[in-house]
Amino acid sequence: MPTNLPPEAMDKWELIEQAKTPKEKMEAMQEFLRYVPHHKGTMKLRGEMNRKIALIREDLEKKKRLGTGKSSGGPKLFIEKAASAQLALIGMTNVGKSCLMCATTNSKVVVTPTPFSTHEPVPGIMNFLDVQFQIVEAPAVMEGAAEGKAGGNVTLGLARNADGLILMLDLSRDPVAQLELILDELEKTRVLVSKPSGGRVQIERRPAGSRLRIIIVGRLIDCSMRDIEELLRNYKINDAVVHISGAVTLGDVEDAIYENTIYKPAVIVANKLDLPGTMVNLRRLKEHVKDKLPIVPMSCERKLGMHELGKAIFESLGIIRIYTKEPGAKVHSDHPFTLRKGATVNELAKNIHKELLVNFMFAMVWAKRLPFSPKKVGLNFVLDDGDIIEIHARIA
Ligand SMILES: Nc1nc2c(ncn2[C@@H]2O[C@H](COP(=O)(O)OP(=O)(O)OP(=O)(O)O)[C@@H](O)[C@H]2O)c(=O)[nH]1
Ligand SMILES: [Mg+2]
Repeated sequence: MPTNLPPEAMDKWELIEQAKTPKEKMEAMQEFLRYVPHHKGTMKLRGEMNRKIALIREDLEKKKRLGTGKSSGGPKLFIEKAASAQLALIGMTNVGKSCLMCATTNSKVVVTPTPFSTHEPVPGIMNFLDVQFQIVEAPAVMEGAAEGKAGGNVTLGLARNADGLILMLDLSRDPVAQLELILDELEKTRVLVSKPSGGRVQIERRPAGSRLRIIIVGRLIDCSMRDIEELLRNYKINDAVVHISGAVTLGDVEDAIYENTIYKPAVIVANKLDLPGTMVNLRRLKEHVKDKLPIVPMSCERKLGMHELGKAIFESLGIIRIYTKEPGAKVHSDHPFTLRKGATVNELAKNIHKELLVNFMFAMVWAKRLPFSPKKVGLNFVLDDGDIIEIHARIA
């Protein structure tokens, strides 16, 4: 059912999006709700907003009690992104998260049988081929994390902010139960790991200036592309990629705006394969997951499965490596640019420098899939993993 919000409410929505602190966000939500009329169509929205307000309020009060309301002290909710992608390492206590950090990244964390020993996010850099991933060990997740139990807000906040997730399970305990618990807590905060098959709308926010792109793999029931665009613009959502799959109504799109459901690529790490009896659990896990998510069997203690983990992360993120060179010079072979699959020369040029895009003339591409290399291409040329490219631009 549509919410039919008055324009004032839509204006207020923008303030929620722009809020920089949780307190600002909470106040903007309260202000927004003042303009939302009470009727059946807005029931779900009001419930959703009130739930979010309650969560923020609880968090702020807790910080006040602990005296950590200021930026100093208290666990950091967001770790500044570094490398090609940031992955949140999520798992129950003692599954071996710190051990994985030590085995695969440059970070020095304490590995111990004491439960809940990592209570603040810890970042580390993992090298795979010539790309780097930033892995952030999140404090252990437990039942009730979505309600804030055991620093759950920090862990789930990290998951929401990361580019991808590593869901870590201990094969010496029931891996299916661990996985379901993690997925449950994530879902309560509207973070999903794979796209469900029914009608779904996913709105990926993009930086200002990226514009709106609507990708439909399915069908619109009661609206056109134009209606969706208009709806998003009314909410001042001008820069986003909207993926629509299955049969979707305009109401579903509006729901997606409020619910803020996001989908994260994820890889499952099934750890402690060195322990006796774990093969049976691995088999059970595989039967349960089927091909919905990749599973990497590992023994972090014995450093087994590390390359496979890198490969699974790389593939799940859907990234490609693009090597650049200046005309007449050698390829920068150690430092490729990483872009999303399907990226064009345009995105690469923008990534390198805005000026390069403005002054772009043409590019030369060397690629195995081309019948002959180099090929002279324009901004719309779609790049692929391993391409070498030389951009020619006017001298500004
Ligand atoms: N046998 C075996 N033990 C492991 C493996 N990985 C980790 N462990 C052990 O599991 C225990 C917990 O490891 P940690 O890496 O500290 O676990 P964690 O998930 O970081 O735990 P918290 O941060 O405390 O929630 C330690 O005693 C490790 O030695 C593994 O691959 N095999
Ligand atoms: Mg730890």
